[in-house]
Formats: sequence, structure tokens, C-alpha cells
Amino acid sequence: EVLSPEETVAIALGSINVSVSACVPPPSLPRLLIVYPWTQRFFDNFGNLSSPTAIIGNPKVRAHGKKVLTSFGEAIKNLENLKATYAKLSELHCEKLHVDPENFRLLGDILIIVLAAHFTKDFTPACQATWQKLVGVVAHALAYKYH
Ligand code: ZNH
Repeated sequence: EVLSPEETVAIALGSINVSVSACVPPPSLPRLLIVYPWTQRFFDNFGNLSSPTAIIGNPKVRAHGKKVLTSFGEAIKNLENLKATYAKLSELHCEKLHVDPENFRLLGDILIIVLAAHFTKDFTPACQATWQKLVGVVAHALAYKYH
């Protein structure tokens, strides 16, 4: 079964709305810090990150994860103009935070795993295909100022 681009975007938007409105805490950032522990070094001012439980319960991690997901939502509203939308953030991550852009890809894959775990059979291959594109263009736009 082949979905139109409009349908796949609608599904993508739908899943963001569902996860936000159902108040599911966006667990992508804690998962990134647990699965790829070296990413913790960017957050050494966030307090206790000594175990998966500490990371999941850490309010700063939670708040920052929400910030990142909200910013991700902005991407969906500005797909036509992503580079400009993320120009400032790209500069921040490159020049001030020194986050290797490889980490944007890792976070994108984590987000997809989180969505798959949450939406189970509703997260169809077509839906995944849309999300893979979305996290790909977001990572690309965020890495834009790294040259
Ligand atoms: Zn990031 C910050 C987004 C990824 C690290 N970030 C940030 C912010 C935002 C973002 C919005 C805020 C800014 C201001 O405040 O101005 N990110 C984002 C996105 C993404 C990201 C969208 C993807 C998708 N990051 C990331 C990663 C990492 C990071 C991957 C690592 C690993 N960030 C970061 C840091 C910071 C940020 C460190 C700072 C924090 C604080 O607060 O300190």
C-alpha cells in the first residue's frame, strides 16, 4: 500500500500531536544519554546522570528534551525553509556548544525508536519512511553552519 506525501505528513503530524496532547513525556533525550553515554558530557551542568533511573528522573533532562522536541515541531511547520529556521540554532550548536553533528543523527534514530515503541503497529513502514526523512533533513539543517 502506497501513501501520498500528504498522507504521510498527516500521519507524522498526528503522532506529534498525539504524543504531546497525551502528555507522554518525550523520552528521546534520556534515551540518547543512556544508550550513547558519551553524549552526557554536553550536559555536565544538568546534575545527576549516574544511572538510567537518575537520567530518566532528572528534571533538567526532561525539560531540555521537551525544548528539543518543541524545536523539532517547528521544523515540521517550516519544512520549506528549514535552513533559515535553524540557522541560529546551527550556529549555537557549532560555535558555542561544540556538539558533533553526528549526534543529531543519533538523536533522530532514537526518536524513531521511541515513536515505534509508543505507536507499535500504527508506526507503519510508510510512517517510518516519513520520519526518517524528517529527522534526516533536521539533522542536515542543524549541521548547516558547520563548514
Ligand atoms: Zn540541542 C540547546 C534544539 C540536538 C546539545 N538545543 C538547544 C536548544 C534548542 C535545541 C532549541 C535551546 C537553545 C536556546 O536556549 O537558545 N538540539 C535541538 C534540536 C536537536 C538538538 C532540534 C536535534 C534534533 N542538542 C542536540 C544534541 C545534543 C544537543 C544531539 C548533544 C548530544 N542543545 C545541546 C546543549 C544545549 C542545547 C548542550 C544547551 C543546554 C543548556 O541549557 O545548557
